Amino acid sequence: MIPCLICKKRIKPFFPLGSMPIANGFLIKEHFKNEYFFEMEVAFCDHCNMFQLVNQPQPQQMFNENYAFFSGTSKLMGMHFEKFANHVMKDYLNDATDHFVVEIGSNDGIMLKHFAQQGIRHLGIEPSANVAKVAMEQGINTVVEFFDKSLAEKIVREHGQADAYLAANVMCHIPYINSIVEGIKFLLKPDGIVVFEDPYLGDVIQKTTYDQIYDEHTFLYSVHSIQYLFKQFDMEVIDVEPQDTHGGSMRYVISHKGAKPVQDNVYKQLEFENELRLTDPNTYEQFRENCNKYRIDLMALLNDIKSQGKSIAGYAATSKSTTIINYCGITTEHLDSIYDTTPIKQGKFSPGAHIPIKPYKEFKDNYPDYSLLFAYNHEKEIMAKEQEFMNQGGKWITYVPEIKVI
Ligand code: JHZ
Ligand code: SAH
Ligand code: ZN
Repeated sequence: MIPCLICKKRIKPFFPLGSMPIANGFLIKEHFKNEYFFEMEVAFCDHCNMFQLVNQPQPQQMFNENYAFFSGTSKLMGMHFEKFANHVMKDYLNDATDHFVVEIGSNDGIMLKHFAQQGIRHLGIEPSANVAKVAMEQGINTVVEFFDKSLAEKIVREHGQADAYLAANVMCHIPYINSIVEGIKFLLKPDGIVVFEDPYLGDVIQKTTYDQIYDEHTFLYSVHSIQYLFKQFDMEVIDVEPQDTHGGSMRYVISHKGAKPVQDNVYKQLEFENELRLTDPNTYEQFRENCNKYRIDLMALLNDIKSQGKSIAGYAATSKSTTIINYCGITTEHLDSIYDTTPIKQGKFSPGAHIPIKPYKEFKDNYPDYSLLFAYNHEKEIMAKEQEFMNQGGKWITYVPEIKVI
């Protein structure tokens, strides 16, 4: 039994996924023998409803100058963040005053650049120096630091309070999230707004996307758990909006308590979560069983294809693939290589199973019989780009929401 990261109640891990490497720890051969592993397990707290990892590497082991995820690799995500920025500007920053916007986990500036282009005062907080550099080179104000309460105080001293605090796919990455929310409370103007989005627990449960569980994802949030988290600091969820990015995400809009009206969407989503039984510990026991079945079925399919002497390659070396590969037991016997667009991953090996990562441009010179799509969230973008693979008789294997050969 260990204390819940949010409410400190004793919680019990219910799902051990085994020994896991750093999800974005793509490595060279010389580093195989010193590769870092940790026992990955998750727990659900039936008091505050938070789904969480019970054990995790230190933030600096994951987010540093060699961080391998560059947000700008997906064109569709680029469009998504342009819309996100426009929505904030239009609906929350529409008066004439001098606004100040803070984004944490701003990465290569994929969202903040739209504020910069409009001449809006902004600050990105991004601890991974290599991705931050891409933003800074475009003139986006960025500090290479981890956001926390003391940084929030420093920002207020130097820039004043913020009109908007934004975050995408990072709030669920921070184990000391209570102190982050304390920092937000301090940073935000009395009528300021918090808008952030993260992979949604409801989608994970409905689609059995257990690959959203990996070292970086300390939490998988729901409206119930976010409501509890912010309520502790006298803040409230005033709106929520489901997103279809990253296999199903949720956008949360939050203000100081009583500052703005609470929209019906919040109550509707809470009701939906009750219907899904997201607050019932039994749901998670069932989830674990479903994951186990997915693993057995996926491995049966891959083994069957290999027994016919056919080749399989992975497509897109996502963070999520580290969980699929290491939890299911996929090895170089199954996948010859994984094709990917990210230069920093190419020429290296996948975490744990050490499958070679190759430039996606080489895919067409080496079409395999089957390609296992690790980036199902980018399915449309990838299928459009790789039409020729199918024209030549290639088949895709996907596993969300079910295991399928296309
Ligand atoms: P993608 C990361 O997850 C990590 P990942 C992080 N923890 C998170 O929460 C989300 O992002 C936001 C490749 N690719 O976006 C490039 C192609 O090869 O699903 C990248 O290596 N061809 C912060 O890693 C990988 O996919 C393509 O056409 O699971 C990105 O995977 C496209 C579009 C992508 O994120
Ligand atoms: N917002 C982008 C990037 C998500 S990747 C997108 O949605 O595509 C998550 C980013 O959060 C990484 O670049 C990582 O370095 C950063 N990060 C992790 N912990 C952080 C913290 N405490 N404060 C600010 N950024 C953090
Ligand atoms: Zn709790």
